[in-house]
Amino acid sequence: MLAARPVAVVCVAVALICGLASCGGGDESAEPVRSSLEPKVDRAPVTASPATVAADDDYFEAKALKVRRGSAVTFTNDGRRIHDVIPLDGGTFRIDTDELRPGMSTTVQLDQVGTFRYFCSIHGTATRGMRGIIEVVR
Ligand SMILES: [Cu+2]
Repeated sequence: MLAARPVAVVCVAVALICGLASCGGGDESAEPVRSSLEPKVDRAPVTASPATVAADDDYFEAKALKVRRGSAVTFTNDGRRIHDVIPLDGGTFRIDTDELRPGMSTTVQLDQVGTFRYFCSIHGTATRGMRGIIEVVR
């Protein structure tokens, strides 16, 4: 029985860590926010290349975009503040503030099929505020 005890302790510790992670430690977890964006991209029509996402003060428009693989997407800063585009989960594109100052635009090519979430690190976080989602389909 002594040998089984450390295993039980590890299981309890893992369960506690998993439990804390799923409730977000008192803050809202990423799950409700993710689900609020994904239905929008599910219903979005496929936009022809080049597609445009405007970064305005302080939101992305279109917030949910669907494009075909190989499409170009141009991010434009239509606002008066600086913005950036930071991938949430290992996305294939990233635009820093120097590339997206007011009046500037930066184009990315999306060659990988998948769903890519991003946010502006100045006016949003991974779970709220200035965020967007791009689904790349075949
Ligand atoms: Cu911003």
